[in-house]
Amino acid sequence: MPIHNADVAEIFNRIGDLLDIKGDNPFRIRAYRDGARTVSELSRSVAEMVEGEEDLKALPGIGKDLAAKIEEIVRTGSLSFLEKLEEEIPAGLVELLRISGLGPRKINALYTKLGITSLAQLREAVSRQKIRDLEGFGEKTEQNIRKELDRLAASARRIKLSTADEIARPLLAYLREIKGVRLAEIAGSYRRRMETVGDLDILVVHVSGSPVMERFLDYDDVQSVVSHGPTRSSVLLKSGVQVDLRAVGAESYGAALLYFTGSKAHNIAVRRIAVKNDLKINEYGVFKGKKRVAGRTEEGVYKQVGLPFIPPELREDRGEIEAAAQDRLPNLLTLGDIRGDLHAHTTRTDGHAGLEEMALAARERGYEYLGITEHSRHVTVAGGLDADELRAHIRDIDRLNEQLEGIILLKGIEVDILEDGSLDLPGDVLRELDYTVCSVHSRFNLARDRQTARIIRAMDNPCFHILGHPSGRLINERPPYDIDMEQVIRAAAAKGCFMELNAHPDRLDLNDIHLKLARELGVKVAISTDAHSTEGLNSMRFGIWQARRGWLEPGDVLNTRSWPELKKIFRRG
Ligand code: DGT
Ligand code: CA
Ligand code: CA
Ligand code: ZN
Repeated sequence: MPIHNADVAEIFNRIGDLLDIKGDNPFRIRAYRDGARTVSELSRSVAEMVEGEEDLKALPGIGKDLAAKIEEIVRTGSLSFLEKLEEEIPAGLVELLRISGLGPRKINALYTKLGITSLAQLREAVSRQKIRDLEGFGEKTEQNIRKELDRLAASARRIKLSTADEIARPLLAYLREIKGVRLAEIAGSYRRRMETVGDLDILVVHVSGSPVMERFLDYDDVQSVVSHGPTRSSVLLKSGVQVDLRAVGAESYGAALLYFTGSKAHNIAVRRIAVKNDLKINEYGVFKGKKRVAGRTEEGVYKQVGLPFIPPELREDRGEIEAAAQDRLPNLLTLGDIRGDLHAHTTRTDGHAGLEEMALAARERGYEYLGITEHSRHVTVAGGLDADELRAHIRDIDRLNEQLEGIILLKGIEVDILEDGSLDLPGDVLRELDYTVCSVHSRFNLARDRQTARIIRAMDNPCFHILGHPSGRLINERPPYDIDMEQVIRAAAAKGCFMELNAHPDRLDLNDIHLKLARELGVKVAISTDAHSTEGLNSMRFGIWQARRGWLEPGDVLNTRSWPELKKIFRRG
């Protein structure tokens, strides 16, 4: 069994949690968490580094101790230190750390005094009022734990970015309408355009006497008020989403926006630079001694620490601080750079609009081309096309193109990658097309090495262009199939193939980390909506957001190019 970076990261995070409950040294705990993050975001395999006898200590946050532990994990598949900890501490206790207000010491007391080792047992003890009598707890703590348990149950799932967007837009518009509100913006993971969002964090600047806090609590969609005060209120919406609203002074707005946009890791890295320059930085501003030297705008705050403005999508401490300091931040893609869409279905298979309707909808969006990519025969449920049907469809498209003005339909296919890595249609018909999108729609549960080999083998077919929805995941619903994505992207680089960023809000596939890797390896990306209706074409903006999180510039993307340019690129090799 090969060891993947994610395996190593999981072990380190688990050690961090267990040490936390033991009440171990916080610096030691931090070291494990940092190590986990370094390893999980690395674009190379630590197992290969160990095999190649490379020095792991060269990696940020990896010292002698962690390097030795990584080697043990890679060589033996397990870690004796973790096994020892797991013998000492029951597994379910780690879950209890999610209750805010329950620190490691209290968790330890719940375990030793009441034998509680899981959230379910904790709920049981709360309902029997057993917690209040424990030394150091009391009735108030018990009530707080009950509230926390309810909150956890309600927010067990993070919401998809598209859902967050549906909720956030009207709420933001509502707040901006309120009398006396001068500025309002949504910060947090939503502003960073993360693929899922935990809660919404809103900032407002208002003139004194503005009723913004009261009106916020009155918003139609509010289910219950969690807390309220003159400068900070929290509500739960009917959808179960929590929204925090904070009012800040105009002189602090930029500092607060930066702070509450996060990520936490980005904030910490910015603060580290500030400290080096003898500055203090917090959500109120940047201070030299007692004097505020910035805070009104984000640009001003960054400037004080010697950095240009960093787009929110990059703020994950994944190299953006270093890039900003050297003035080589990427010139991120925008929706206006997109000249067409390369993945769409029509009524010929499982779409809801005809060829002409889709073409006109694409033209309306300012596109120069729309790629029609019906399913191939293996997807019987979608009425996938066989070779003869595809030829007839090609002729239909040719005929329509003669009449259409201001838009070209490209002749593509979404052809299945079969279990053995062959494509679902013969080469002679595929060669009549402008390009292909090749996708996995079956046998999701193949073992990792076979799934990886299947896709890489498909790339050897000279008709292969774009790997469709490469991981197959559906956000919050279906995990990715087990493949070595790094190896797949490397294969695409070597063979002159392309990766899709499927912009459908349930997919967003590739993810941000793999997009960044594709860019670094020079593999161009098609950002495609996989539209099954004219409305579906609107998902492009989610793809743009995800692409920006992956550091993509216009040049990294296929469909920022005109069709004549694209045609040349599709001549592989
Ligand atoms: P979410 O809501 O889980 O999707 O993720 P965020 O990033 O929106 O996180 P949230 O809502 O807990 O906090 C909003 C931002 O506030 C976060 O991105 C960074 C900032 N923040 C929160 N707690 C801390 C902290 O302890 N230290 C620092 N430096 N920043 C924090
Ligand atoms: Ca948040
Ligand atoms: Ca929050
Ligand atoms: Zn598909």
